[in-house]
Amino acid sequence: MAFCRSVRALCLAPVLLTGCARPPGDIAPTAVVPSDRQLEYQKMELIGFLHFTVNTFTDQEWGFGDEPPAVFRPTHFEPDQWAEIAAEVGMKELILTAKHHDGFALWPSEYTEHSVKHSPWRDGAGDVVGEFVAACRRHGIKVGFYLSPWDRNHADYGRRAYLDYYRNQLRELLTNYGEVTEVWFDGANGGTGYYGGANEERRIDRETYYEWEETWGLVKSLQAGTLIFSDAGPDIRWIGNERGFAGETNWSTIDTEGIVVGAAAAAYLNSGDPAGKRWVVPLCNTSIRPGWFYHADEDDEVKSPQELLDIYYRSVGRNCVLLLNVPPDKKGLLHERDVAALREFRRILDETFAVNLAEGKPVEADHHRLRHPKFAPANIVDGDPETYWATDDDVRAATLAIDLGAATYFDRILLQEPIRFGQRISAFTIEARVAGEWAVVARGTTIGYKRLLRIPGVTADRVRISIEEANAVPALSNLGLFRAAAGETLD
Ligand code: FUL
Repeated sequence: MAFCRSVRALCLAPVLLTGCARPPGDIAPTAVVPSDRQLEYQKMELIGFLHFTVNTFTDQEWGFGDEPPAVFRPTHFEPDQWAEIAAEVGMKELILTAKHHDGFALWPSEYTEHSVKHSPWRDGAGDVVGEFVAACRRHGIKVGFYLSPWDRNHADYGRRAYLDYYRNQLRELLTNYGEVTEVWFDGANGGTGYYGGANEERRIDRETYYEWEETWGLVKSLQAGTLIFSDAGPDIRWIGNERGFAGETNWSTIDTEGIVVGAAAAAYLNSGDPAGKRWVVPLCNTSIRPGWFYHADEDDEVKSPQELLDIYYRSVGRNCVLLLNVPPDKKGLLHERDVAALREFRRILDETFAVNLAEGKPVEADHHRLRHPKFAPANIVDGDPETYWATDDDVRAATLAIDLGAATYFDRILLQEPIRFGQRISAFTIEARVAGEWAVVARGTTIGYKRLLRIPGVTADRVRISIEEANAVPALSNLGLFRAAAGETLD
């Protein structure tokens, strides 16, 4: 940086003397930035959840824990169908409920008899987890596991011995199935259950019982790259509701100290904390159906493509990853209605975002770091997510103007910050020049990895983006202007 500052004059001269070989360094990162793994995770944008276990066959959401393994008997179990559809609709990872609250293990765990070992499926020789992982690998889908801490089957649940059991199961999942991208630690805890025949209520102290730090340490010791999800992170955090809606303001940073898994303050998680000391990727989870598990009587309640799009805008469009649950049915397949909704959702999404009307258009800015091409305003419309525009160090507000060349109709706006250097912007306004008159078309707070704005359509020949507040040098990597596909909304 010092070097380039000193040769700044040279670099400026007839813009880019080819002799100015060494480009300036990047903007300084903010105090908290994502890890490479978290960045990769955020870029996946859409991932899938598979709730599948004895509940699928008993028509329950929370099994009591006394379900006989014999009830688990999918007739056409085919995880290749799950992975194939996931790949087709753009899901980059699938998370399977290896064990839900009922305690039934979908793999032949050494540590329990309450598993597929005693199911008629594959004559007790099957391994749902193993077949799921193999299918994911064949289709280039990353693998994640949900392993419910609450176990309504296990005799020791609520006692110290259960923690060893739980960790042994985690060890199996993280040792025997290759690379695991994410482990999902759910917050539902304690209550009535079978508990080895005791049939009673067991309450645990959420703050102390699970000794989460140790369990998370075990995960990292088995696979250093695995990302851990819980209300409190440490790598991925819950967004605070199960509708899949992030706050319009959504910081990727929070303070995790004091957050009790299963008892987090939903509002805090929903919007994050600009002063948070930890980067914890916000994740929106929701189901394509009312329940998490398959129930035939919900076949008419599958979310429409338009509802899924609305969720997408409120999750991915608000700096989140979207984890969408699509539960396999009793056959062991994703239901045709869910698949049809997902396909149409993807088709519309692709059509909406196919053409960026701002791409390659001239951009001017009132601030341009070092006046160097590395930080040029035009970088926000060059179609390259890695390049970015930034201001000089002492600047916190700036305006960029895009010349569309001709009156152009758009109703969707996309903004992205280069979050590898941290999240910075906290207030912005977008204006459009319609028939010679400037009008505000959108206002927002945070941007982060991705911010999508739905606006009433405008036909404009110029667009202005004013960054009004930022906690460090403002920077943008991407601006997109789009026209929503017909059928995106039903109004
Ligand atoms: C909750 C669980 O109780 C639900 O059954 C479901 O697994 C959901 C994703 O998390 O806490």
